Amino acid sequence: MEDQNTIVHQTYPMPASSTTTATTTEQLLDNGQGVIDPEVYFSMNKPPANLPEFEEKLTAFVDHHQKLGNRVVLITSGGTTVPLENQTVRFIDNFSNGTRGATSAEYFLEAGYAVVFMHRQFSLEPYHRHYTHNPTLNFLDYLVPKEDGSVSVDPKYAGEMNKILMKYHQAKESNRLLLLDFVTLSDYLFKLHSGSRILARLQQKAIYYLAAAVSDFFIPKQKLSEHKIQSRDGAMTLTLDQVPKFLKPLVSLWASHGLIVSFKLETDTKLLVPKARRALEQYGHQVVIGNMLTTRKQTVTMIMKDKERVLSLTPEELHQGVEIESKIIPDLVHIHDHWIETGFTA
Ligand code: PAZ
Repeated sequence: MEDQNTIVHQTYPMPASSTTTATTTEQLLDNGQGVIDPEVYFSMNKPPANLPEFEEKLTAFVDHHQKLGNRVVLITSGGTTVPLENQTVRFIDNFSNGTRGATSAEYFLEAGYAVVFMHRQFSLEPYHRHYTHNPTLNFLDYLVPKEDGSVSVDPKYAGEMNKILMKYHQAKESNRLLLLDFVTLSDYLFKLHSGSRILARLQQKAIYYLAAAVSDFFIPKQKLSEHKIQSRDGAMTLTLDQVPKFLKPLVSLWASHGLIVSFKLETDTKLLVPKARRALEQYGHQVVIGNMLTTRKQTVTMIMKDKERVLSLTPEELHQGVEIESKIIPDLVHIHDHWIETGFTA
C-alpha cells in the first residue's frame, strides 16, 4: 500500500505459464478497449477452493436431466462482492438481494424446468424466500411452542405455508433444484465459466438466465493490499479496473447453443433500451431483459434482435401481490420453445 491508501499500480505478474516475469497492464488489455480478456483473467487468478465440488454437483445434475431429456435453466442471482484487501475485511457490494432470481426459479420449476440456482450466499432462495426475508415477520413468528415440547405452525400461516412446502418438496424429491453459491466477483466468474461449459452439453435445451447484479469494476488480485487497509493515513483513493467482458465468450464459446438471457439495469429511462440493444449487438445473444431500479418489480422490457415488448403488472395485479416473474417466465418459455424448434427467438 502507498502512504495515502491509494491503490494505483502499473504492472501485473504474468500467468504461471509465461516465460517473462512481468508485463504492463496495456499488454493484457483486450484489443486496446481497456478491459482484460477473460482468459487472461482466469490464468492470473486462483479458482475458488470449492470449484471442484461445484463442478461435481453440477455435472451429476446435468447428466441426470440430460438422460431424462429435460430442459435446464441456469439462474444467476444476487450481487457479487469486490474485496478491497486480500485478507478481506472490507469489500464493495451492491443492492441486489436476489428477489428476481429466487422468484424466477419458482416459475421455471412450475413450467417443468430443472433449475440450477447459482446465487450469492445468504441471498434469497426459492421457496425459503417467503419466510427468510419478510420485512414484517421473522421466521420464529410463524411458529407456536407447544406444552408437550413440540412446535407447530401458527394456524394463521399454515395454509399458505403448506402450499409452498408442497412445491418445495416436489422440486427437491424430483431433484429439479440445485443450489450453488458464490460470494466474490472472482468466485462468480470462475463458476459461470465452468458452469456454462458443463451445461453446454444440453445444447438448445439450456437457458442461461443471468439476473445477478455483477460488479462492473474490481481490484485485480495483483493490486490488492494483503492486509487490512489502515486508516491512519487519512482519506483513501481507490482505482478500480473494468471487469472482463465475460458475456462475449459465454455467447460465442462457452454456451454457444443455449438460449442466453441477460439483464440490463438502469436508473435513467432514456438509456435502457439503447443500452440493451447495444449489448445484443455487441455480444450476439438472444434476449436482454431491461429493467429500471425503481420499477423492476412491476415492469420489464423484453428486447430481442428485431422486436421488443413491455411486460407490466396492472395496479390491480400489484395490489393482489401478482409477481412480474409470473409474466416473464411464460414469455421466455415461449421464446425457448421457438428457439428449440427453429433456432430463432419468438
Ligand atoms: O435482486 P433484485 O431482485 O433486487 O434485483 C434484480 C436485478 C435488478 C439485479 C436484475 O433484474 C438485473 O437487472 N440484473 C442485472 C443487473 C445489471 O448488471 O445490469
